[in-house]
Parts: sequence; structure tokens; C-alpha cells
Amino acid sequence: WEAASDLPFSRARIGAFFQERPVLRNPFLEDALLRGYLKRHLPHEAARSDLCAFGERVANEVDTWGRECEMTPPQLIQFDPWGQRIDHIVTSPAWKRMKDLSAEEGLVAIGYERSFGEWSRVYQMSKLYIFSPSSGLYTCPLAMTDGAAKVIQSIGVTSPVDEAYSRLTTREPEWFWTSGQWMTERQGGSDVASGTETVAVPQSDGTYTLHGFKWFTSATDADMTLTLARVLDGAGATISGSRGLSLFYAEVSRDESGQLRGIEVQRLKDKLGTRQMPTAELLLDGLPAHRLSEEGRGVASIANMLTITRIHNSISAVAAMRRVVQLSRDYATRRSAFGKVLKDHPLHMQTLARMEVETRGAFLLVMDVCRLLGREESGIATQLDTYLLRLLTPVVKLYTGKQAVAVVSEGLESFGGQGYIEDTGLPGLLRDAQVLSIWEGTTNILSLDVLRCVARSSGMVLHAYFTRAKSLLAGASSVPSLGPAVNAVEAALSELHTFVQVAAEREHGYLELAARDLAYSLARIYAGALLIDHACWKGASPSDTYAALRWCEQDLCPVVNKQDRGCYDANTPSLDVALDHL
Ligand code: UCC
Ligand code: FAD
Repeated sequence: WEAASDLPFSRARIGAFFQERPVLRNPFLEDALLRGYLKRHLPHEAARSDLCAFGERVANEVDTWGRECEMTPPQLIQFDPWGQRIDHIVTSPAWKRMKDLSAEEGLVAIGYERSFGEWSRVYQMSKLYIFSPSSGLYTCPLAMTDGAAKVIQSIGVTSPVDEAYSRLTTREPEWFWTSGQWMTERQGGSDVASGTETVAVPQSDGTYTLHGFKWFTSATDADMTLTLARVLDGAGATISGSRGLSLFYAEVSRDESGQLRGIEVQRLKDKLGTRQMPTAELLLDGLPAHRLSEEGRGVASIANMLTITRIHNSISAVAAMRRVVQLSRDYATRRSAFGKVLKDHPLHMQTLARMEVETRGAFLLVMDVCRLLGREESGIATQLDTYLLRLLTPVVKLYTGKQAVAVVSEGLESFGGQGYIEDTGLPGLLRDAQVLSIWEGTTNILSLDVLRCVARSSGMVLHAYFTRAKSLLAGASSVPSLGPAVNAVEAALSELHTFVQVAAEREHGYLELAARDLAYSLARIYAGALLIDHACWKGASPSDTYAALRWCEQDLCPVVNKQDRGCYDANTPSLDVALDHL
């Protein structure tokens, strides 16, 4: 050796090898399915070039802000140095930049401008899909903002919410407002009807003051909120249950002394993920508010918000999956093991391919719901579309929420130990995915929602489902290579059809036990049909066919297989309870 510096490990005793990091490229250009889907359904150059430019901005600029939001989580300053309450939620500069960016890019506005008619929601959600994993969770306030705008639009854009509507849907950063959605109280987030204790005290001018405690309020730096409360009657009584709940609009404002009007921020939640965003417990202590719904119609009136936020949730879920697949694929070209790069290890690439197939199925599911929403909002939805939108919204939210955790977790493993290291930014993807199945309705609550909407429509939503799923298979007869996938979906549809006919005669307890598996079956079969339909499109690629075939190899109809094994029989609840007994 000529010099000490030539010796291996001489420089810093850490070796000369440094692994290249995975690189985030333009998420629009990198996404073959997104581009194919839009080419097929929204072939407007203006939309394409906007998404492409935004993708460039996300990769080169916004992603860094997202990391900043994670590194600089919000803080609560409750008191000033002199002991006065101030309740300031201090957010990072990057979080504030996300707000301006969201307005400028029209991330809510696009849904209301409707420049692309019935495809405007698909366009808006495509943009959010590109944005979401780099947004530092700013997609959370945007979801609620979009949901609030939708509620106001459905109730009527009149005083006192006309200005709010204009602010929620503007592209002007200085005018832009975000909204909260305060539904959850200590006693229950799922069972809102029993859990809501907040009361609304009527004022002489027709307004109300709200008094109660909201246990989870996300993105609490919002400018306004929609919330639920029970109107106090002249005798000081309220009506219990769902029929006692009304919907209220409240602005989050400060008085002349700088104190929040009618709100005390009790504390910020210490969370597993979503740390970029403040989630607070709030004491409502005389919050001025306006009633937006008829008395007792609170849940039904906020349901429009739930539809929108659940669709946003599903977009974030599939976006997280897509992001981890993109990074994993990139890393597989940079990392070597056993003498070759990971992409040359077939087993590794099989793992990534399975993640890709999951992501594709999820993507088409969510986009189909966005398509239906767009049709409804453009006034061209058929009765079948309306039924489908109602049925598929909870199905897609619950299914993609679970998929996101599984796919992102698998994705982290594809980076080996680095996937577990905080400052790679990768663990945050998993922590943030975990919430997607909890908020906006847990998996079980949404499964029960599916049962309820089937029952309330006297089965018409299922009729719409079967009709549409079958129509998606119509073009496949001319594509023989799709045969096994088509056979699998047809067989699953037929099994499911028999199941729902028989199950309709069974007692409620039976259906309740089957609810989650039923929802999964609805999701898997429908995604299979969508993948087949997409693969039949004349612009489709061989990968589209391959993805459809792979998707349809799984158990498409778990509810029937579990039924056959007696999983919903009358004795199972007691056996489930007894499982941990000695
Ligand atoms: O978690 C939250 C915010 C998190 C941050 C935002 C993230 C967004 C994504 C961001 C991605 C990064 S806010 C809290 C969310 N909370 C929930 O989702 C509550 C979960 N629980 C349920 O969904 C329950 O099923 C309830 C609360 C809706 C059940 O209440 P009720 O009163 O027992 O329900 P009913 O009796 O079934 O429904 C009352 C009325 C009925 O209308 P009418 O009276 O006309 O028959 C229902 O048809 O409400 C109607 N309704 C619906 N309509 C109930 N659910 C729906 C629905 N999903 N769609 C349409
Ligand atoms: P519970 O209702 O107590 O549920 C506990 C478990 O029981 C769940 O697994 C559930 O599926 C199951 N379960 C309940 N009932 C049934 C049943 N009938 N059959 C079968 N299983 C059942 N809420 C807001 O209103 N606004 C917000 O901004 C907001 N932000 C949030 C942010 C974060 C980070 C988190 C984690 C939550 C947030 N939430 C918010 C609250 C969230 O919506 C609720 O936590 C959620 O709806 C569940 O309610 P819960 O916590 O009361 O759980």
C-alpha cells in the first residue's frame, strides 16, 4: 500500500461504501396506471399538463416541505408569560406553505369549478393522489374542507355560510379557509348518537352557543368547523340518540384580547403518526354557532361530509401504496445483494409485483368512486350510479385503509433495515397509514354501514352492484388471455349472489358476523372487474392484463368460504368470547 489512505477503512473507519438513496421522481410520470386511466377517461391536454407540472413540483419542492412538517410538529402554547390563556397552536412554516399551495393549485377548488364536467372529481383526486404522500398530512384539512364545502352546497350557499363557502373553494391563498369536522366525544366516535353530550343553547338572535368537549379535532388550526350538538329546549332538556343531534357551523376566531372565542384547547394528542398535524382536545365553552340542519337531522346532514372525507381517505391510502411501490422499485435498481441488484432477484421482484397489483386494484376502486361522485355532482347520475356511490364509498374506504397498512409495511421491508430508520422518511409512511382504517369510520363500523345501506335500499344497492360488475366484464369476451380472470370474477359474483339471497332470510346476528367479509368480497370482486375492464381498453398494456390475472387469483369472495366453514353460525359469538378462557 502506497499510503495509509489507500487502506480499506483507513479514512474514517466506516468504509468507503455508501448506499444510494431511493429517488422520488415525478409521481405523475412514474405512474403508468394513472396516466393510462386519464388517457382513457380524461384525455384533456390541460389536465395532463397541469398534473405533470404539479408532479414535478411535488418531487422537487413540496416533498421537502412534507418532511419539514414531520420534523417540526405543531406545538400548543396555552398561556402567555403573564398567565393569560392564549391557546396558540404553533405550526411549522412548511405547514403554512402547504395551505397556500393548496389554494393556488386548486386542490379543493377544482371539485367545485367543474371545468372538466363529470370528470372534475377524477381530476381533483388525481392531483391529491400525487400530492398526498408529500403533503405532510395537509390532505387531512383539505379533506375536511372539501367535505364542509359539500355540506354547505347541499344545504344551500346562503347566509351565514356563503362567505365560508367562497373561502373554502377559492384559489386565492389569502382568502382560503380550511374547516374542521368535530364529531367525536369521549364516550364514542363510532356511536356518535350516544356519545355526543355537547349542547347548543339558543340565543335571542337565532344563533346558539355550544358547550361540550370534543375529544379528537384534527387540523385544529382550521378557520371554521362543522360539528354536532343537541339543542337545549326551554326546560333545559335535550333529545337523546341520533334524533337529538343537529349540525352546527362555527368560526374559530379570537376576541379583542386575543383569546379564542368560546374554545379552550385542552391539549394536543400524542399520536403514533399524523404528527405533522395538530389533533386537539377542545373544550367548547360558549362557542358561537349557527344551526345548519333541521333539529334532529345532524347525522344525515353531515353524511355528505363523510362521503367526501371517506373518498379522500381512500385516495390517501392508495397514494401511500403507490409511493412506497415507486420508491421500492427505484431502490431495487440501486441496492445489491448476493452479487446482483435487487431487481435481478426474482423473489424480490415478485414481492414488489404483488404490492403493485394491490395498488392497481385499489387505484381503480377509488377512481371509480370519484367517477360516480363526479356524475352525481354533474346531475347525470342514474339511479344505479347513486346506489353504487352510496355502497362503494364505505367499501372502498374500509378496504383501501387496510390494504395501505399491509402494502406500506411490505414496502418498508423492501428497504431492509433502512426501511426502519426514521430519517429516511419511510417509517412515517407506515405510521400515517395506520390511521386510515381508524378515523372516518373504523373497518367494522363501515362494514355495518354497508349492511345498513343494503337493508335501507331493500337490496337495490346490491342490484346496482351486480349490474355494474357484470357490465364491466362485457368487453372481455374478445380478450382470451383474460379468460381465467373473467371466470374467477363470474364465479365469485354468482357465489356472492347466492349468499346475499340466502343471507337476507337469516337473523341480523348472522349478517353482522358476515359484514366485514361481505365488504371485502364486494371490494375484491369489483376491483377484479375494474382491472379486467381496464385491460380490455384498446390502449391497455400487457401489464394491465397481467395485473388483472394476478388480482383474480386471490380469494375473491371470502364471505362464502367463511360461511361454508360455519364462521357466522349462532354459536360463534360465544366461542369468540370464550377463546381466551382456560
Ligand atoms: O375522524 C374524523 C376526521 C379525521 C380527519 C379527516 C381525515 C380525512 C381523510 C384524510 C386523508 C389523509 S371525523 C369523525 C368521523 N366519524 C365517523 O366517521 C363516525 C363513524 N360512525 C358512523 O359512521 C356511524 O355509522 C354513524 C355515526 C353515521 C351512525 O349514526 P346513527 O345516527 O346511528 O346512524 P343512522 O340512524 O344509520 O343514520 C342517520 C341518518 C340516516 O338518514 P335518514 O334519517 O334520512 O334515514 C342515514 O341514512 O344518516 C344517514 N346516514 C348516511 N347517509 C348515515 N350514514 C350515512 C352515510 N355514510 N351516507 C349517507
Ligand atoms: P370506538 O367507537 O370506541 O371503537 C373501538 C373499537 O370497537 C373499534 O375497533 C370499532 O371498530 C369497534 N366497534 C365499535 N362499535 C362496534 C360495533 N357495533 N360492531 C363491531 N365493532 C365495533 N374525530 C373527529 O370527529 N374529528 C377529527 O378531526 C378526528 N381526528 C382524529 C385524528 C386521529 C389521529 C384519530 C386517531 C382519530 C380522530 N378522530 C376524529 C376520531 C375518530 O374518528 C374516532 O377515533 C373513530 O371514529 C373511532 O371512534 P372511537 O375512538 O370512539 O372508537
